[in-house]
Amino acid sequence: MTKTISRRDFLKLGAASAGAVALGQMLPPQVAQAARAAGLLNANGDGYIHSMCEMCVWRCGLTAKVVDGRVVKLDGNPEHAHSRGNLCPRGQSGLMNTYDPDRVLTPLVRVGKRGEGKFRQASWDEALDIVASNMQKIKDTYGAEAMVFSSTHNLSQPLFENLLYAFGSPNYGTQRSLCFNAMIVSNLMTYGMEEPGRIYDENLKYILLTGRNLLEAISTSETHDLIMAIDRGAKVVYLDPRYTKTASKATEWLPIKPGMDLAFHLALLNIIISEKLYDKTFVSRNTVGFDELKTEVARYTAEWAAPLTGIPAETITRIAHELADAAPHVLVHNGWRTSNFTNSFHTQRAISILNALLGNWDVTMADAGGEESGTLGAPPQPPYPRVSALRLDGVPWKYPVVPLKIGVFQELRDNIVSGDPYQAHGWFISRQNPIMSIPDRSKTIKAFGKMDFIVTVDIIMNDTAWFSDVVLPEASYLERYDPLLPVGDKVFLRQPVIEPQGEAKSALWIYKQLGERLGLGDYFQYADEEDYLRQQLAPLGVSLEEVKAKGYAEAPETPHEGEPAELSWNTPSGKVELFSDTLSRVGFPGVPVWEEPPQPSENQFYLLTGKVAQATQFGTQNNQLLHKYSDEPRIWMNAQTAAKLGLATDDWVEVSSEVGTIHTKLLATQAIRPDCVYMTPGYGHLSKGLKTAFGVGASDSAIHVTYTDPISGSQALSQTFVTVKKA
Ligand SMILES: Nc1nc2c(c(=O)[nH]1)N[C@H]1C(S)=C(S)[C@@H](COP(=O)(O)OP(=O)(O)OC[C@H]3O[C@@H](n4cnc5c(=O)[nH]c(N)nc54)[C@H](O)[C@@H]3O)O[C@H]1N2
Ligand SMILES: Nc1nc2c(c(=O)[nH]1)N[C@H]1C(S)=C(S)[C@@H](COP(=O)(O)OP(=O)(O)OC[C@H]3O[C@@H](n4cnc5c(=O)[nH]c(N)nc54)[C@H](O)[C@@H]3O)O[C@H]1N2
Ligand code: SF4
Ligand SMILES: [Mo]
Repeated sequence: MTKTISRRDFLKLGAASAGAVALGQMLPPQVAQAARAAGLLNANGDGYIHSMCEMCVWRCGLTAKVVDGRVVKLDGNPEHAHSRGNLCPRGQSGLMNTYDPDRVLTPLVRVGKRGEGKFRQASWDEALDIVASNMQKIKDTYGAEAMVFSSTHNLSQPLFENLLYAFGSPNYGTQRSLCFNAMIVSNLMTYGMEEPGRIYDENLKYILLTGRNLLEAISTSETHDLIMAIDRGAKVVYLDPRYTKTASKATEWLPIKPGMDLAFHLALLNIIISEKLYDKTFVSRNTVGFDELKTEVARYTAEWAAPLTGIPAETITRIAHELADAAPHVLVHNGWRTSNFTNSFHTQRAISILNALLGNWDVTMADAGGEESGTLGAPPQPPYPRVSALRLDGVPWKYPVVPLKIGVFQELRDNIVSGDPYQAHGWFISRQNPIMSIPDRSKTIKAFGKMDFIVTVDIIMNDTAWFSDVVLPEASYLERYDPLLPVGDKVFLRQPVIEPQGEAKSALWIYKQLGERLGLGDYFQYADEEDYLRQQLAPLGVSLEEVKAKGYAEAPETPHEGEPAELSWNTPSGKVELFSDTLSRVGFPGVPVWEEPPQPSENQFYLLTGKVAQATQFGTQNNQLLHKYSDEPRIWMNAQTAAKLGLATDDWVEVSSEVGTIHTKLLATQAIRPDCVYMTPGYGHLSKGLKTAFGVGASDSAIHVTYTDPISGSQALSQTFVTVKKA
């Protein structure tokens, strides 16, 4: 069982990763032939190779130390804007993602019943033939739309999308509606961009964080910026029903009542507008809809918000004044996983709008530019076939303002179960664990039960692979090439630090093979991974060899022809939209409005979820290093509440919602509101193929009820109410 981690242990984690060599030595040494050929390793197979982390979607630049053909240490690459020379604990433990003894190293074909975990090894030829013939059969029998594809953000996703769009299916499930749809759709409606960039502002004075636990839910550079700002004396106000590591470093922690963030931010808007504390020049020059906003928020006073939020009116008023005083050196942070309540879209709109009123554009917020660099080349390909079938996830017919590329994954799952508007028959999953990441796990398993065929691409036997018919083993991020990643004015390379173990292959290879078997080879016009990268690099005039040595290429952004006189945004009005005509025309309120979130009854608790620094989502719990340094997963309950219920730390409890029941141990703590309980996600795995993680903790996804925000399509993860009793 895991032990409780001390701060000292936690800091030692970086040093400890060298200890993983011993575990790694269980596997035969592998020498990176490509790296050696490029002169990056000496004849003994020793050296340093630059690449990129994939322990989470932040993708920091890394430098791998290789000794005798084995990776022994990972460090941050200072040239990379995300890592700046640092890797977080997960990044430093990344070599155990590669050397995990539970890696799937050959294609597997199911032989037992689904979920029984009986598989046989197969050759790539056989496995790819099985996958392609099942996909083709489904297409021929029911139409391409009967094949569902899903994947979470990763560098080979453009090739995955080539496969699905060329195949002709409209059904695409991404993690986004499970994560940050509310924030993205809000920013699209307000600024015409998914997420404005954040400028490093040395004069930043004030940061308001709404459930953005940056010191545990880590994005290295952003976490670093926050720490630097705190060090310089910036004030941090942090709203979270839970006392997290971020709360411990904030100037002020406000244990807001869950779901009431909307009331809090509406009251801030009310004060800033009614007391004329906003940036009048920015608002008059650059925004539309101020009058509609002013009329709507007139009723949301601090006195109105106080009983809803549990935060005194004087505090709300003071924070509004402090924000205005510190403007424009302020940041009202949108948060990242903003999927808490079905009113979260309005909370996000209120936050986006607050930033505009405080005039921080080009001071702490700016056009992010995006990761898609127009300067990179790409292999030629024909246009995709036209698709006329409705999407199963209700976009756009039920969710008119949710972009097609983003979708509403939990609704896709629900409509697979209902068979409405039509029945899906196949599911292709890559780099994703929907069995665990979508709420109401038994419903997801039911959706799997509706499938004639399921294939999963992963590196380990995750829970989704466990329920699949074919598992295709991808090479780990230290063993493969991926498409280039533009970050700022550079493009970074992921390259093999060691050769793939077993039969594992890159996604670039896997999708091309499948494309060719499905008669879609024209969408995969590259000979191999290096040829793909050379085609990407062609317009930059840089050789792949140069990029391999440095880890990146300079990709200067196209110079602007003089600075534009006026700011403009990619919204219908070209301005920041405080009132959105787009929303209004499809029947949604054009400005943020109060929507009362549901509340638990007297014997129920809000079930909170949230990240910890030692794990990423549902995919790293089997990492032996991270496992060793993780807290034992227990459900948090306020100590007074626990005492009232006769419960104590380490008691086994039964936790029930309307969709499920789990058993877990309790942690009685002051660090949570009395009306809430909290569980760390990613435990209670179903796959026995995860020998380290199986049997540890319980799954919150097994008891989460599925609620969806009707505007942004975000799931609402804090809207599940549970009862807790002694088991
Ligand atoms: N170590 C680590 N870092 C990660 C990740 C990881 O898995 N591990 N994942 C990455 C990803 S994909 C994401 S999206 C981000 C997520 O990063 P965050 O946006 O910080 O999201 P969470 O950690 O999921 O939840 C943050 C907090 O929201 C609180 N909360 C719950 N309900 C409410 C509410 O109604 N109001 C308020 N104010 N707070 C509430 C929870 O108590 C929790 O502490 O982290 C990224 N970074
Ligand atoms: N209860 C609860 N639910 C949540 C959340 C929560 O906090 N609590 N968070 C939500 C959020 S913010 C998000 S972003 C989603 C995430 O939801 P998912 O994307 O479904 O979850 P992950 O665990 O990130 O899935 C990553 C998968 O990729 C696999 N993998 C790792 N490396 C590789 C590789 O190199 N190649 C391949 N092919 N596979 C690889 C891992 O083994 C894992 O199975 O979950 C959401 N759901
Ligand atoms: S934040 Fe951590 S896990 Fe994520 S890419 Fe960076 S080092 Fe890797
Ligand atoms: Mo996320």
